Amino acid sequence: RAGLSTSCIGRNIVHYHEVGSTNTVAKQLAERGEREGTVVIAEKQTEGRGRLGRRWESPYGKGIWLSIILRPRVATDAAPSITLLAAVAVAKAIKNFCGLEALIKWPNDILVRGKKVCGILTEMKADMDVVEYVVVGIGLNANLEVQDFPEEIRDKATSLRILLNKKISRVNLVRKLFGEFESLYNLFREHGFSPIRSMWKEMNTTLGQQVQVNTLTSVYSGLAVDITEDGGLVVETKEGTKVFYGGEVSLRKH
Ligand code: BT5
Repeated sequence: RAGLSTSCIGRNIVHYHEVGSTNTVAKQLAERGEREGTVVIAEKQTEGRGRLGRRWESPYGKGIWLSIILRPRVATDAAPSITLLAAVAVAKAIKNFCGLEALIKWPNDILVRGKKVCGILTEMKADMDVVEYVVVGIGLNANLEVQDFPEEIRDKATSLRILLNKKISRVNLVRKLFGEFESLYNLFREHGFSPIRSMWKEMNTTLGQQVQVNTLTSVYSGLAVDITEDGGLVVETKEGTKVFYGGEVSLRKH
């Protein structure tokens, strides 16, 4: 905690050596009334989760595996934009920390030189149409080495250590991340998503590209043209303009 400059995010930290998933623990704490800004952080996750039940590799001491509890007073429609806010915070933290240019692939991937260095998993509980709490899970590959990744993801995943060719200070990076996150979150509370949307547009690799979007029910192809005021991805498809709030995006090579 020493040297933390934030007043909300990370003021209270719950640290584990090993845990199933920090998101699961954070949701349990949120259910019991834990206050906004509390962060659950683990050295290792045995059941780190991605979207749709996918696995998130979280080896001991090598990454930043954490979940932030938020209680924004917003309607449920605003929740997807919190994932994009987190992505901007991570990209800015990486840039400020070590100068690497991080780009965001909608909705939840942070890429450096085309490889995934961070993933975000946002989970929410709502009462009627109002958000009760949001848990933002961030998995940031700090000091993983190539052999820490299972073979099948080695060509699409990376870490800051691999990129910089040296071990990095996770504590300093976490401090930067909390700082960026808190400023963006304050901006979001005061002005909504729109100022963050502009930043997001500056750091994304999705707009202007031919994409394929897999939703649970169908597959669409088209040109990604914009992001809506609530964080949806606008795609011009053959069947007309569609807005997506979730789904898997692959950038089509052309
Ligand atoms: C994500 O899912 O990218 C969200 C990952 C969120 C992880 C954090 S860690 C703290 C918190 N607690 C949790 O339990 N989760 C959150 P998705 O877009 O579904 O991507 C998952 C896919 O990324 C996997 O199927 C692999 O292909 C790949 N992958 C797995 N582990 C990875 C890693 N460490 N680095 C890069 N790619 C990885």
